[in-house]
Amino acid sequence: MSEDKKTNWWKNAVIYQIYPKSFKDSNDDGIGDLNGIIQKLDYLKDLGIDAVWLSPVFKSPQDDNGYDISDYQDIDPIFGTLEDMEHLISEAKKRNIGIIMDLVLNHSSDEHYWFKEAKKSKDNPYHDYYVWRDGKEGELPNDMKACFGGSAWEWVPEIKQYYFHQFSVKQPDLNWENPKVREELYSMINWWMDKGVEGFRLDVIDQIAKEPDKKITNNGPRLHEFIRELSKETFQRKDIVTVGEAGGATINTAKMFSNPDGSELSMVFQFEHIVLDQQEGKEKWDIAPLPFIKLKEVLSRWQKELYKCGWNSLFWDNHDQPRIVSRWGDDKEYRVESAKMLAVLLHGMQGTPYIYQGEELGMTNVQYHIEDYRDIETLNMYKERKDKGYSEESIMESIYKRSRDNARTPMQWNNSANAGFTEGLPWIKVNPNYVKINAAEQINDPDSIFTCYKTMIQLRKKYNVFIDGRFELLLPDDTSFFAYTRETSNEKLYVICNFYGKDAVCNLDDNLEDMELLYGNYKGNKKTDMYKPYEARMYYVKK
Ligand code: TEU
Ligand code: CA
Repeated sequence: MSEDKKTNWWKNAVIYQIYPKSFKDSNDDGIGDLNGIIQKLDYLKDLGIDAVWLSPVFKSPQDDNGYDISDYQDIDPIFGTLEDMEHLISEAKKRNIGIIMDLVLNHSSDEHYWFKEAKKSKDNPYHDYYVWRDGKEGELPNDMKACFGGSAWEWVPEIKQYYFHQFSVKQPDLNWENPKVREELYSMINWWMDKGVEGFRLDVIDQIAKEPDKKITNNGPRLHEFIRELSKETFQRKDIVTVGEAGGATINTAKMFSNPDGSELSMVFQFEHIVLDQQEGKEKWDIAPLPFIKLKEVLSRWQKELYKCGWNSLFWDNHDQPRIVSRWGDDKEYRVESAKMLAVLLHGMQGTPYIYQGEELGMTNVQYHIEDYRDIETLNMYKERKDKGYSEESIMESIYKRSRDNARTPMQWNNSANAGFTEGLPWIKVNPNYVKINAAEQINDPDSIFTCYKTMIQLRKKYNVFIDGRFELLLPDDTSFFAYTRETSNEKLYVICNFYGKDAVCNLDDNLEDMELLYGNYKGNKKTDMYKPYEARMYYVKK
């Protein structure tokens, strides 16, 4: 980070997520890699981000694209070597960009040395690194299900036991009850910290303290005890950023996770807003319209409740989510306007914003034939629902809207073949709209989505109200506008977004006429109450 790095630098930071497989291929084998990322550091510098979160690049059989790690202290050859990683860290540092690695501590790959040993016999020293239950073949310990379909228990005939896996069969859960496991993980983390890594994203961290006999996955009784120990033994040695993925986080647990005393993590990813458009109690594939009033209520509750007693992460997209412009914007007629509106809406809030690769270009969802999908979750669901008798049409409709591959198509750099991502055969098809939607088109265009993101980052650095201002929701029941203020003792910011594709009148009591228009996604429209489709404005006043 910057030379005069001060504590909690991450409160002022904007973080960019890279999905390495799909970012930039440097050797034309069709797979993005570390050298490809190095080639694009200047692009990221130009955007203005402070740190890059890399989805996992550790050695892995790639059953779940690297979230199945077989060696935590080596780089997968598809991405490069350990030396390339060190090179990336130092090249990024030269540009004041920190590297954040993605730690998968809940489970390893079944091809990890620990697991290969563990399944040899019950008295192998590594056996207790994983979660085992006695049983008989065909008589499962209980009916728990894995996130990617099927039972959470897998039979190992050689030792007549089942092992527990919350994700795929190739992702056996690590046993955090075993202090040796914890020590191994801490020393591995310290090793990476000594290499100059500036932070970590912690995959499904709220699932590490599972208790399968009680069917507990998230938020197990020992969770915060484990996290405090982890933090003390590793992260607290340096001023790094940590963000835990916590699908089961509530406001109260988030206050613990992101306690300003630094005893746990910097912040968590919570998912309350991002699951609003699915049918209650059903799967992510069972889609429902977005309840807009509820979205405002949820986001503003997180803003208000964590004020001064925690810290929010701000995100619309990541490698598990469909593209936000296709999801809650309009990826056709108003793609540019709606992508900018969503950027303004998010970046005006309090917290650390995350930009997922391609979001800054307004990249969209895709619609492929089933053979062109690669994601294990998507492919398992396709089979499962086919067997259950769902129609092909309804399954594909869910995939178009929700598949994780929507986010994983190659980054669209320019309009040459394969979007400039590779000169080989890409591991997953490129979105055909790259001819129109690509970085080269946007970086020098003052009206592009890219420039809007760049401006948001600059504004956050210029005005302290973006970092410290207290959040207040305006017009909570209005069905067109998402509007709010941020306020400190000497500054006030208004963020007013027309969330839909029709003209609307904004009836605010406050008079904004004399305020400075910091940003607007339409030209020359500042003095009116009339908002065009997806129009977004930021007004600012010094008190
Ligand atoms: O995701 C956690 C998780 O809960 C996912 O199952 C999520 O609900 C799903 O992807 C939504 O479609 C993390 C990683 O982000 C994901 O990529 C991994 O597959 C998963 O953990 C297992 O490591
Ligand atoms: Ca490559």
